Order: sequence, then structure tokens, then C-alpha cells
Amino acid sequence: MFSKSRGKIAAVLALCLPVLVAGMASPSTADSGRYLLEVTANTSEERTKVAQIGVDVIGATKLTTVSVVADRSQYRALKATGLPVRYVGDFEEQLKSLGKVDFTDPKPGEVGTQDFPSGYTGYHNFAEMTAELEQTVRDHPTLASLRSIGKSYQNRDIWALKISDNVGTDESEPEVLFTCNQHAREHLTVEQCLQIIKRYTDNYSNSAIKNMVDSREIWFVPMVNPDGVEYDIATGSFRGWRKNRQGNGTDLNRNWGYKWGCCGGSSGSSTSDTYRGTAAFSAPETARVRDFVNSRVVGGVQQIKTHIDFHSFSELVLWPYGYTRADTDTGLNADEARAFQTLGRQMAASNGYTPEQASDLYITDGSVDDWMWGQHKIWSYTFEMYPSGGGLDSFYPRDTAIATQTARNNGAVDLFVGYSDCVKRIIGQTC
Ligand code: 0X9
Ligand code: CA
Ligand code: CA
Ligand code: ZN
Repeated sequence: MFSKSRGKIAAVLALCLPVLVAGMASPSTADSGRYLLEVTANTSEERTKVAQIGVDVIGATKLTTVSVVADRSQYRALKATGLPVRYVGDFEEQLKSLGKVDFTDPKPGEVGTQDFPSGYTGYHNFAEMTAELEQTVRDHPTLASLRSIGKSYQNRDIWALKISDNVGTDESEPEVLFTCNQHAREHLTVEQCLQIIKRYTDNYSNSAIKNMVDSREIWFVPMVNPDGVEYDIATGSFRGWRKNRQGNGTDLNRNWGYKWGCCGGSSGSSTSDTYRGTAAFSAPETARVRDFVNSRVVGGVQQIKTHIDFHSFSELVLWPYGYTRADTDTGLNADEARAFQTLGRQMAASNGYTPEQASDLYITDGSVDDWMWGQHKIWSYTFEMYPSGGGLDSFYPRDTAIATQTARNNGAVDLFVGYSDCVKRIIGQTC
């Protein structure tokens, strides 16, 4: 039996009354072997310890309660840390009650044939996103251009859209990059990229928008992980899938080449949800975005000055480094840290998220923001979108939330684009 402290009667009840089991405070013999847990972890050290057990960390509520999905042995390991662990419920029972998450493997040939389920049709699958980008270019041929920066593992195009005046010319304007959806199940982030694209093109007659678009070259990679997206929706329900589709899947946000795998912030086990891959950039998706960013070094100068990578969920604005808890380290001095913090806090004041250094959440290595800054001195932020907390269902807000939760970032995004000529201007310095 799983829990030594539980008596025989409870075990019998658990078998007979699965409805009661859902409300019980610890796993039963009739469980699926996967649990939704809440761990109280007040510090980055404690949260990193939780992540290192190998559980699927699905969100950090108010930075003290970490929601995780754990199997039996991970549950035991978590309890052995001495951190308070609350059993929320049998994971698969919880998902069934949500009625929209299903771990059935897609049938051969099924991937790519399904759309989002009802209540979610406002989200864009890969084909719909592609069509939306093509339509944007048709509607605004002088403002928007579209290119493929290469293929995913399963041969889908990774699209990059550029917005600027004289879009066909590489002008001498600060370049800005937005990336979305490294993590498959974080579908709201695709909608965030598409919303910024729409707002900057459809509202070009607005003088504030026109000033931004005319003075910058703004790049978007709205779906970094298209294979993962299609897999996540392939059965007509959601699968809770995070990684790409190479082998058991690589966590793209642990596969970047700056201090890859250095610091206990990723896993070397291919079944882990934070698997770092066999080498830095072993995933074609990160390699293609890397190639694109490297290609923006013109005459020895990186043209891209700033970058936001959108994720969900927890409502956070994060800045480098993620691999270390130190505020400053090689390549990141005190003034730069202060500029990161100042812009990060101002963006968070605008959208109501919580601002902090990435490692204040938990240590990660091989994440995109560390590479963008460590390799290229691109001012790189990670946004964790709505909602602020919850279980696996929090990756799947109804499509009715898209408009409000993407518009919520209008002020932060505009502030960010505005400072993209010189982020240090925000602390009174020149570039
Ligand atoms: O773990 C992640 O990759 C991000 N959280 S998520 O739930 N969207 O998977 C947080 C990454 C924070 N660290 C850095 N940005 N370096
Ligand atoms: Ca231009
Ligand atoms: Ca340029
Ligand atoms: Zn993510």
C-alpha cells in the first residue's frame, strides 16, 4: 500500500468510493500513480530542490506554492525534503473532471488533423497561425513580411514575421524580437504574438503606433514549437505536452547554448519534462532560432537589441540570469542588472505581473534569455502570462480570455519597444 499511515478501512473505502477518494488528503490504492500536489517552497533554493526531483513544475503561485505533477516515487522524494506537501488529487481524475485533458496517445496519422476543442476555437493551430501571418502580409505588404527560418523536427515551417516601415529594406533601426510558444501547451503565448502583430499593423494610422513601427524593425517567431502544439491538440482534447517531438521530447527552454546544463537547472533524463537534449541546440527548433539571431549580426554588430520570450503561466516578468542566483556575473555588470530590473519592474507595474530575476523562481540552465544576453547582449525578458496560479488546467484558459489577457500587455510591450534603442536610457545612461 502506498501510505503506511492509512488503515485497511480507508483502503477498502478508497476502492469502493472513488468519488470520496478525490476529496481525500493523500493518495489511495486506486489512484493512477500520478498526483497533483502543492508544495510550499518559499525560496529559490527550495523551489530548485523541488524541480530537481524531476516533477513537472506547472506553476508557482505567489512564489511560495509550487504546483507539480509527481509520480509515486517523486511524491515520496518530495516528502523526504521536509517541505510541506499538499495532495490536491489524483492527477488523471482531476483532468477527467476538467473534461478537456486526455493523455491518450494520438493514433498514427492523427497529429495535424484536429483543431482545438469547443470553447477553445479562438486559439490558432499551426495551419491557422500560418494563414493569419500570410493574411497580415497581404493586408499590409509595405509593413509586414514573412519568411521561414527553417523546419521543425517534423518538418513544419518555423515562421518569422517582420514589421517595419519599408519592410523590404534592412534599415538602420534598432531590431526587436518576440518569441512565443517554446512550450507546446502554452497556447496563450501564440495569441500574444499574433495580437502584437495585429495591433502594430491594423492600428498603423495611430501616431504612437506609427512612431514605434517606423523607428524599429520588429521580428516575431510566433510558434517556436509547432510540432508540440499539434501533438498537444491531436486527440481533440489537450495532452498537457510541453516539449518538442524529437524522441521523448526536448525541453526547448533548457536546450540553449549559454552554460547549457551547467547548474542543476535541467535534466539529463530524456523522459523528464525539463530534458536538456543531447547537446546544446540538439533541437532543430532552438538551432533555427539561434541561426536567425546569429544572422542579425551585421558588420560585427548584433542588430537585435531586445527580446521577450512569452510563456504561461504565473504572471511574472523575469530577467537574466537563470543559471545563477547572483544578480551580476560574467558579462552582466551592476549597471546592466539595474537596467534589467528597472525596465522589468516598470513593465510589471503596467501589466500587474510580479517582477524578479529568473533564478528567483528556480534555477534553470540552457534557457533562451541567458543565451540572448550571455551570447549577444540582447536585453532578454521572459514573460509568464495569465493566470497567476493553478493546476494543469491553467495552461488552458478558455478562448474568451485571449483578448483581455493579451491586451493586458499593451502598455508593457510598448514601453519595451520604446526603450529598445537603448535600454540603459532607463537608468539615465547612454548607449
Ligand atoms: O521553466 C521554464 O522554462 C519557465 N516556466 S514554464 O512554466 N513556462 O515552463 C520559466 C523559466 C524561468 N527561467 C528563465 N527564464 N531563465
Ligand atoms: Ca524600417
Ligand atoms: Ca536593420
Ligand atoms: Zn513555458
